[in-house]
Amino acid sequence: MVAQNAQLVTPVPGPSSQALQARRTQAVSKAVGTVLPVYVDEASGGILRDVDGNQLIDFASGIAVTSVGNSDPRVVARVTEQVQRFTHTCFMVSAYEGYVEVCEQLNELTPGDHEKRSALFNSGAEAVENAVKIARYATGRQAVVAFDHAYHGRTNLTMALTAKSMPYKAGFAPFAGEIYRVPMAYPYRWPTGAENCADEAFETFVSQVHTQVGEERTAAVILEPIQGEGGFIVPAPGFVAKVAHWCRDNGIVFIADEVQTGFCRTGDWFASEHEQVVPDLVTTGKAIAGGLPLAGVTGRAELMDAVHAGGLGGTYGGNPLACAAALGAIETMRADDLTARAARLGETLRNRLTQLADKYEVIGDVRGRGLMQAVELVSDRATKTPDPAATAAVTAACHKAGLLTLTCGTFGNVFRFLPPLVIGEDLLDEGLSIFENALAGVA
Ligand code: PLZ
Repeated sequence: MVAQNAQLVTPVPGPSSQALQARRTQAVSKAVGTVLPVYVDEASGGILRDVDGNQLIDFASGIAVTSVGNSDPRVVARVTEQVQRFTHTCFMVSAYEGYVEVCEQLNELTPGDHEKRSALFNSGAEAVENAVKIARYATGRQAVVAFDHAYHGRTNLTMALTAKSMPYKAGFAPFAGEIYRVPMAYPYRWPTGAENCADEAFETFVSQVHTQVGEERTAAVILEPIQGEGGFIVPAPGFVAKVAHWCRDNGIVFIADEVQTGFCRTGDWFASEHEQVVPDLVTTGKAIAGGLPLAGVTGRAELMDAVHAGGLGGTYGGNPLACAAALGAIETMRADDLTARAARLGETLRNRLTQLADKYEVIGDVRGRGLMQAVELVSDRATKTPDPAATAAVTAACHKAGLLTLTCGTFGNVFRFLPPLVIGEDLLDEGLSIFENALAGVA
């Protein structure tokens, strides 16, 4: 366990990290980026210790993965026990209990009390691809509708679903066909004002699907209940529920991509719950397994069971170590009531960000739920002109001061907060002070 205090003993990155970075450039493809090239030695709770002995505050959680903290003791115990018994059989070759138990947990925890089934995969993108395969198979339809600012992955089909060109899509065409894009109910940037956003965005959605796609050709609508990479955009209240109901009325599968929002992050087990939305299919990943690669699709039994036997699968999907990790992570989420903790710490975070917005003009918007919050930085509040340069400068200052943070957003101007849900309140506070100093330096 790494002590839960921040401390810098060298500049960031320090000499040992720099030496590894030099080795890396000779060995690792340049195409794989790294936000902050410190090399991690050990991590737990809200602290990452690097190879130079610096202890950084973690406001990233490996992009919303280590919600239960890094190397959570229950995850470690379950994985250690499992790795000594067996490491792999391939669930399609011979089965094991862990896979079944994770699916039982997913069926119980995801929204709705209807009969459900689940299937397990390796990554969020793979889960999304499989959700689309299931929806197409079950409906016999082909078209899939996705939203502006959406992020669903980097594989061919999920690149097509993802909205942003650079860095995700540029140079990688051709993309999968039968994907259609519609506007997102983005309150801060809705042309006629946030108060009109939900209704107008819903009308536009219905009209565009009707005129440009055709309801009877549409297999699925896929939506992140809070958009992640696209800018932590919380859809205008009521919008997600309206879309979900409309899908139900039109025989269209409503897929909630909860890869980033799922597993307690937003103060609920799943972000869909906030508006009592019950998706037909839910994709999960990231936080599900405390850092081991695992993802899932969970949904209505009649959809999930529609596909012919052997139609879905993969060598590693639901690997026994990843399943053991998931059972440990879920146990911690239940035992430590991490939904309540995310909601409570989220309020602290939100209050602090709102105060900062009163003080610093550069903050155009504060938004999010639970411990998934962000500020959108603008160079002019009246025109809402995105300020990616200020966002990069604040980020660099945070990194230098030992706070690991991430940005996001279609315009690169959103500063996001994704600490582990188990982070200590003192660390959260300390991190926010670093952020404020960075902001003050730039503003
Ligand atoms: N759906 C909603 O947020 C992954 C991507 C980081 P994988 N988000 C982080 C990057 O730059 O690659 C994500 C997501 C939502 C799907 C995915 C894809 O999940 O596990 O990265 O495949």
